[in-house]
Amino acid sequence: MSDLLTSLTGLPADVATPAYDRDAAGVGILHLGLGAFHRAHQAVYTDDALAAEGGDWRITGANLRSRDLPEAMNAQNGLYTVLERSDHDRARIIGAHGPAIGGDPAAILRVATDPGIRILSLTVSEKAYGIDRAAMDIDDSHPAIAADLAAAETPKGVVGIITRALAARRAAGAAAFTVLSCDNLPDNGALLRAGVLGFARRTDPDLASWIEAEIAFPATMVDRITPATTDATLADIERLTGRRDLAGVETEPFRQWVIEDHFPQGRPAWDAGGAEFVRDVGPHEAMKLRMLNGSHSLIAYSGQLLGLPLVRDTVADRDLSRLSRRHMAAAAATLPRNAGLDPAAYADALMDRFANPGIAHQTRQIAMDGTEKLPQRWFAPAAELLRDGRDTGPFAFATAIWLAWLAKLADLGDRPDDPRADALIERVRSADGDHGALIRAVLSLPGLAPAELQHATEFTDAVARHLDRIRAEGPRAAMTQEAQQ
Ligand code: CS2
Repeated sequence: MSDLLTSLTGLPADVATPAYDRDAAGVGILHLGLGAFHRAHQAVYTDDALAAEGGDWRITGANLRSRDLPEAMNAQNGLYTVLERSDHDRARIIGAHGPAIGGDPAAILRVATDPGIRILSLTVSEKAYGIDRAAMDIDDSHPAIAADLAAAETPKGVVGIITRALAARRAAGAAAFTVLSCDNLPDNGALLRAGVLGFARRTDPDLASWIEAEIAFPATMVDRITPATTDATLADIERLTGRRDLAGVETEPFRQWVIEDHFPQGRPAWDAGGAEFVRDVGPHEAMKLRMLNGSHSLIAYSGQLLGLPLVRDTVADRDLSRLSRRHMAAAAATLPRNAGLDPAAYADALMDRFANPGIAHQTRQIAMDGTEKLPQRWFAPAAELLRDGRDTGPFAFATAIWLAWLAKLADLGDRPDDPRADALIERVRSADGDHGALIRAVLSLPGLAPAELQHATEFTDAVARHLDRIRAEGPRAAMTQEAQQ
C-alpha cells in the first residue's frame, strides 16, 4: 500500500504541486464547511493566489460537527489532491490549508478572534443558515438558531458563531473580518448580513449597530461541479500520485467565481486563478442559479423517476436533453438584458459540462434538500414570468416532476433527503392522490413558493395536468410528449 500524502517530495512530475513556500504563508482565512466543494473551488483559487502574489492567506478549514475530514487533512499536513476529470484525469496537490478543526465550536471561535483572520468564508449548504428571506431576519424555528439564541455565548450554528466572533473582535478592539458566503443562495452576502444583524439585535443591540457600520458581506457566485468523493476517486488519485489521500476530491476542469469587490480588510489575489471581481454579482448569480442549478434539479428528479443515476446519463437521453435545454431557455427569459450575459452560449457550455464522461455526478445527490433549493431555482423565476404575463410551462412541468417523485417515494414508504422530509411526506399522504390537493399542500409550505404562484390557476392547472399524465402513462411517456412540444 502507498504512503499517505504528507509531503510534496517524490511525486510524479506530471502532478502539479503548490508553487510557493507553504511555511512562509500565514493563515488569513477561516473557512466554515470543509466539504468537497470548498476543497475543489475556493482553496484552488487561494492556491493560485498564493503562487502568484504570496501573502498571509492560507486557510484554517473547520467543520462545525464532523471530525473525519479535518482529521484526515491534519494527518496529511493540510495537503490533498484535486482530481480534474474529463476524457483524461489530472491530479494537482493543493497546499492552501493549514491545520483544520472538526466538531469543536470553541476552537473555531478562538481562531475567529485571532486578528490575523481577515476573511471568514462559508460553504455550509443552504439549510445551515436559518435565515428567513421574506423577513430578512433569523428564523427562530431553525434548530441551530433556536439553540444559539438560548446560549449565545457558546454558539454551535453558523449565524451564532459569526455573531459571537464579531462580538469578541469588537471587545478586543481588533479590526474585524469580511464575511464571505459561498453558498448557492441569491444575494448570499445580503442574506447572511440580515441574519447576523437579526441575531445580534436579539442578543446585543450595540453589537448590531457596530456590525451594520463596520462589516462587509460581499456577494459571490460560485461554480464548479464537484460530485461527492468515492472510493473510485481515491483509487484514481492513488494511481496518479502514488500516494494515499483520504481528503482528495474529484471535480470538472471548469471553474468560475464572481465576487463583489468589497474587502475592507484585504483579500488574496483570487483573480490570479481566474476569479472575476465585479460591482454587481446579481446577473451572474441569477444566470448560474436559474440555468445551471435550475436545470440540474429538473435533471435530478427526472433521473430519479426514470432510474438514471448519473447526470451524464440524463443528458444522453433524448427527451431529457431536450427538456433540459427548454428549461434553460425558460430560465434565461428571466435574466436581465444588457448585463453582459450570453445565456445561449452558457446553455451550450452547460450541456457539455453535464455530459462530461469523467464525472459521475449522482442525480440522487442533487435531488437532496429540494425545499431549500427550489425557491431560488424554480419558484422565484416562475413567479417573475407569471407577473410579466409570460409562459411558465417549463417550470410547471419541473414542479410536476418533483411532486411525482415525492409521491413515488411516499408510495414506497421512503422519504426524501430534505430537512422538511416529515412535512413533505405528511402533505403528500394527506392529499391522498388528489393532484390539486397535493399541489396546494406542498407549494404552501412556508417560504417555498411565492403566493402569486400558488394561486395562479394557469400554473397549478398545468402542474395538475402533468401529474395526471404521469400517473396515467408513466413518467417516460409524459417526458417524451413534453419534449416534443
Ligand atoms: C447542484 C450543485 O447539488 C446540487 O444541487 O446543483 O451542487 C451544482 O453542482 C453546483 O452548484 C455547481 O457549481
